[in-house]
Amino acid sequence: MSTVNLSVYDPESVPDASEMRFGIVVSDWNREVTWSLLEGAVNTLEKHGATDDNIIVKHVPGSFELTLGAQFLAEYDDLDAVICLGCVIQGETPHFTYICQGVTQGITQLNMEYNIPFVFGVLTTNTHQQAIDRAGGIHGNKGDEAAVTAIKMAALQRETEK
Ligand code: DLZ
Repeated sequence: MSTVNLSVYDPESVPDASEMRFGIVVSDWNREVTWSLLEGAVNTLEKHGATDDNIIVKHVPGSFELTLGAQFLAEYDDLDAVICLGCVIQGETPHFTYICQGVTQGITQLNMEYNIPFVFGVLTTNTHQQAIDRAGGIHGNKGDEAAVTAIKMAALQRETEK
């Protein structure tokens, strides 16, 4: 793949987030990657007006736990969106597939059950280098993308609320 930054976006297209409240649940498995995703997500939320007080961060052991961590956050506080950050790297066994299926289905289900967005900010890569490249490396930072999605979806939820 050529050196494309996948996280480039038009800042003008992002609504003001100063009145929004966000939860972030981050997996500590592959933390050298996921903590960079976290940094990107927080910086991007703040760039668009979110305040430190309105960004609640919680850690879980691995990506499989993101679903339940996100549900705890949604129950715990009045949030406009929850961002789920993780990194699953292909190993020698089918474990990768099961974790990816579990977290994908889990987050999808949360989106259906709650009236707020749960954003899928999970890297699923074949190699460690591919993950590094997408966590503040040559292909951008998936944490930034997740934050932009959270703001846009929270704004859409407010717009369409009766
Ligand atoms: C067990 C495991 C493995 C092998 N690989 C990863 C990974 O690449 N990324 C990740 O986020 N978590 C991994 N885990 C941990 C699982 O997500 C989970 O924490 C454990 O299976 C306990 O439920």
